[in-house]
Parts: sequence; structure tokens; C-alpha cells
Amino acid sequence: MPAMIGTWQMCFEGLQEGYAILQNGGTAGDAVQTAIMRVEDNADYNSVGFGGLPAADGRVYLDAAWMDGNTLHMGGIMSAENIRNPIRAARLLCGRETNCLLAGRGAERFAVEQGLPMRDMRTEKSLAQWREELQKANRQMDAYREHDTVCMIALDDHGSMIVGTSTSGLFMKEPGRVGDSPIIGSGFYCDARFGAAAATGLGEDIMRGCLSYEIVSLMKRGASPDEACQQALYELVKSKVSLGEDEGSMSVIAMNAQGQYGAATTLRIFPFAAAKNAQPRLYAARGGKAGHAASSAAELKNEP
Ligand code: SD4
Repeated sequence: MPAMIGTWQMCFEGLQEGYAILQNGGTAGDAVQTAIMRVEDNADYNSVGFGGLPAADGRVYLDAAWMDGNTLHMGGIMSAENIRNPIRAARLLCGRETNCLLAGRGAERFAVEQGLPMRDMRTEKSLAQWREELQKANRQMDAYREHDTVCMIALDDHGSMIVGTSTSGLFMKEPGRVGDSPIIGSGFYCDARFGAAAATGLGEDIMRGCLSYEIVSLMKRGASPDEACQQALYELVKSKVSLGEDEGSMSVIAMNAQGQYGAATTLRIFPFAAAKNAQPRLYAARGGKAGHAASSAAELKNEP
């Protein structure tokens, strides 16, 4: 039975399309690529692909990754410019034994050589927001708070499981900064025998807990996707709080080998979309009080 889950409300339309591919017997790979490309190509989503908000130097640096849970191969690009669909480059890099994670110019050259479409990812709107932010002194941390990554996990009828991520990272980040999204084990992990996980939020924090690997590892030891998400996030939050930090801004999704899914967040509310045995719906995980990361996955509403 196919299943699919994706992060944030912005993934909903793409996930609907991806899930239709799965229902028609298509592959998890095609479902994930289609779903993520919908988000990358939509200029209204200002944290992924075209229209993504720029780094401090006014340029858009893209991170993306792909992992095949049946082969444990991954591919990814980081800090790369002008690749219209970063997820396509990541997918093409997955399966290589070496040189599967390319940064900057190497990633751009690979995309050109593969014949992938290139484009200036900036829009008038995103540049206007960047210029406006430049005028504000010391507002970068606020800019950092407004950022989302699209993560998708799909399981198809053939037992293939794929996870993909794509982001333009943090608004006003330093050029060259890389978040968790293309980092295996942190932003994503997939082992078809046990399940897959992906993360969104402040990459610097997510990487400290290797959150996605930790979640898959907990599912391997018998936890449900919901339990695994909550436990992994809770452990990291507990460490942060014991170090005198706040709980941070992190959200995670997961799916096990049976297609059951779950999520957890430190936010008040974290929307995600998912489908299994039914049409895709939008759900909300809810964070608890400081030090806790409870997810209720209560249904938000049926339509975006
Ligand atoms: C990053 N994790 O670059 C990404 C950004 C993100 O919600 O997902 N924000 O750190």
C-alpha cells in the first residue's frame, strides 16, 4: 500500500500529485521528484527553489538531497546556484559510489553537463525582501526564523522507499553556509527495511542530534514513527535545555516500512501533509512546553 508524507503546507499540492503517481503504480522516486519540483518551481514559496530568499550577499544558494532506502545510496548538492530543480541534480547523483555530494561550482557544472535547466532563482519580490532586510540593523536572527525546507518521503507498491529534501536555506545566511538538508543522517535518512525520516528547522541544531538517523534507528528498534520522532526530538531538546538553551525550532517527519507515518515539533504548530489508504490531507503536529516535543498529528483540515 503506497504512502507519502511531506513537510509544511506548501508541500500539499505536490504531494497530491506525487501520491497520484503512487496510486497509479508509479515509483516512489517519481512521486518524490514530482512533488518536490512543484514546490521548487513555485515562486510563492520563498524558502525553496525559484523565489527562495537570498543569502546575505543577495544570491540564492541551494541545498538538496536524495536517498534511496533500498540501496542506501544518497546524492546531494549544497551551496549551489542557478539549478532550477535541485532535487533532480540530487537524484541524478544518487547511486554514484563516489562524488555523490557536490558543492558549489562542482554541483552547478554537474547540472549543466546533465542538461538540467538552469535559471536565475531570484525574483523581484525576493530581491526586494533582501534589500529591505539589509536596511535593518541586527535583524538577521529574525530572518533566520522564517525558513522552511520541503522534505518528502514516499513508499511505493514495489517496496521502494525514497526521501528527498530541497531548500534555499536560511534567509540572510552567510554565503557558503550549509544546513542539515543535504547532510545525511541529519536532514534525511532512509533505510527501506525500517523507515525514513527528514527534518526542517534550524539546521545548526538539527545536525547536533543527527536527528533523521536517530529516528530511523529508533524505528529499527521497534518504535512507531510518532514515538521515534518524539523521542529523538525530545532527547535533543533535553540536551539543549540542560545546556541553558531554548528548545529551538525543529520539526521532523518519519515513515516506517509499513507506510505508517508520524511527526514531532518544537513549534506551537507544524503543518505536514500525508496520505495512506486515503487521499492526502493536511495535519498538524503540536509542540509541548519547553523541554517537550509532543506531536498529536491532529488533523488540521482537509484542504490547504
Ligand atoms: C537549513 N533546515 O538550512 C534548513 C532550513 C529549514 O525550516 O528547514 N528551515 O537549516
